[in-house]
Amino acid sequence: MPAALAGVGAAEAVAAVRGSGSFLDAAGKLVVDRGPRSAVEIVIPVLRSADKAAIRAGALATVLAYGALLGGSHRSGPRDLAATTALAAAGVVVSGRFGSVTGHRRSHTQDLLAVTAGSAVGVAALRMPIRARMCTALLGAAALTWSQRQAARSTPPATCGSGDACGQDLLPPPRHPLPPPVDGAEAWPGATPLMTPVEHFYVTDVTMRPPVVDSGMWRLRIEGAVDRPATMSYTDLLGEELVEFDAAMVCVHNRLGWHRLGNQRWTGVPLHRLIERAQPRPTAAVLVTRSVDGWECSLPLDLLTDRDAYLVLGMAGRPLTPAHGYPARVFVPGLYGQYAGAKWVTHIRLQNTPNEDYWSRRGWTRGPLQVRPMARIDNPVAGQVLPAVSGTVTVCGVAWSPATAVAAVEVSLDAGPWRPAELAANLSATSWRRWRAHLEVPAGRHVVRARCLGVDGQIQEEVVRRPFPSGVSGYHQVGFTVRPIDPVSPVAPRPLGTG
Ligand SMILES: Nc1nc2c(c(=O)[nH]1)N[C@H]1C(S)=C(S)[C@@H](COP(=O)(O)O)O[C@H]1N2
Ligand SMILES: [Mo]
Repeated sequence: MPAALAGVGAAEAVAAVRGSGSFLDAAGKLVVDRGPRSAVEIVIPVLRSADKAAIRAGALATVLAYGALLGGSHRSGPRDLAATTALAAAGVVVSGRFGSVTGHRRSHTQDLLAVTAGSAVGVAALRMPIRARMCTALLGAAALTWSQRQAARSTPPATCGSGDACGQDLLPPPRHPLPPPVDGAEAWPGATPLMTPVEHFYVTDVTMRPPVVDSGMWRLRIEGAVDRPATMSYTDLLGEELVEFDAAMVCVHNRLGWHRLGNQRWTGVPLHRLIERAQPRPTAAVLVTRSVDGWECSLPLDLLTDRDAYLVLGMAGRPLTPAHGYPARVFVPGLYGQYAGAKWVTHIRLQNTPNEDYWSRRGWTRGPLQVRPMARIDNPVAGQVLPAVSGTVTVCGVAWSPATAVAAVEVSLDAGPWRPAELAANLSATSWRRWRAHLEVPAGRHVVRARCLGVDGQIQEEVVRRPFPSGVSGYHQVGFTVRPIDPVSPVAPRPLGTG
């Protein structure tokens, strides 16, 4: 095992120095793409936002366990050589097959170099006396830590090509900027921010690290069943008339009460404008959006007339961050994220029939799938103990129904009747909406539930269902306790020695 640690450390450090992709990332991608769906479904809720780090750690643990199996008694026999060579060969194959899709610059020669260096160090360590082997393992651990830091740090700056907007933090102003996002709930105590800060905005994708896209080299191609295929650069797109829109983006993996959704102001180009210019043929029925890592999402072409769809370049007034799809992504508000278009999009291909999407291949419902109305309670939080201020507790949260707009939110205390909540102003049909309700609550334990009603009369579904295969349903509920207040003197300390 120490030898394996030394070897992996060396391989990862060499990869980091050469600027090529990590073997652990490639192994992680193998797990994400080929692992059983049920396992992925378990990992996501347990690990939440740490899923990628955990997958990397799992890949490392596997290699170490392999090392542990080899280590011990037989030190330097031909078996070790054979086993190390087998591991190295697996490393090269996995890196070659799954490494390139992480979007990092890499070549087979570089993979070979990193893996060979790692194997050499591993074999050398196997032949060392135990103390030296331990020291080499420590060095390996240090190299591993350094390379992981390096990978995390080098990703964002690497996305900035020369002379583009990334890094300057600027997008050209839209011709008709929206008014500042204000909904009247700014002074509500404990209210959720109306706009989810970009650094807290959930990230869901199947890459191990955000792809490194140089916007100077990047091109968007509109092709397939069109009479005028088009190729556009980032600069071309920044020169388009940009529009702003407010919308919630919701992951179909989101669960009751979770934060795998966010609300933001996006900047982009209406997709129909770009598509019309390419002159689709009458037979074209779908547009397939494909990203730099090969991830695909097919959208019916009718969508462009039924609802707004965008090529998004910015979020919160700035260029997209690498994690959220820099330099450009396709987004159709109202559809769950995995049906709403590719991040890091490079191709929009018009076709007569759809392709099988990444997630539908894994059993998820075929798109497009509309986001169903849902309310989330953000205050109180589960298990909170509250002082009852004159018997009233204020419950607040957000509700979304980006496919139809939020018409109403209702709350129910202790399975009692549904009562309407107060709604903040609506920024847009696709934005989430803040709500609150003042409830008369006696001391003791309580459960509050909330539900959302869409403008089309759709009431949030009560039946509880898991995200797979077409999104959660059920009502979010929160249990809390109201502490009785001493009616005479709530703050005075009790005299000592009395009951
Ligand atoms: N290229 C690519 N685009 C993608 C995905 C992906 O894995 N790869 N995931 C989709 C899913 S499942 C969701 S929910 C949204 C998430 O966008 P965000 O990470 O910016 O929140 O992106 C979508 N676009
Ligand atoms: Mo998602």
